Amino acid sequence: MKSFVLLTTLLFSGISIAKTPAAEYKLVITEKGYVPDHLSVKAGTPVVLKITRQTNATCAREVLVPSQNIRVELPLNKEVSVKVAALKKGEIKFGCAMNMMVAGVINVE
Ligand SMILES: [Cu+2]
Repeated sequence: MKSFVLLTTLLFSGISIAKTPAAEYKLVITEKGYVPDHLSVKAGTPVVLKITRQTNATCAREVLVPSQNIRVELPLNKEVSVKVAALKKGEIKFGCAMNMMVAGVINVE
């Protein structure tokens, strides 16, 4: 009986995790950098960044999220979905490889 309760608990917790919808954000990269360059999300919500690089004039040909070990190439004029796991409270930086010259911040609240 105890194992049945445990199994049921696991099933329900699994379902509730799967149901947490990801917060999707569309971003573009122009000659001025990321637009927008600040995002606010709630802690515990998975995040998907949908990034379209619209210029060849900057070095932002890939996006890094260093604290999440994410590095994704950004082809010109093609939307790329960058999946970021649910985050803890704080500031998460994302941007280019060169010390994040072209960069933005996710504020996790
Ligand atoms: Cu750079």
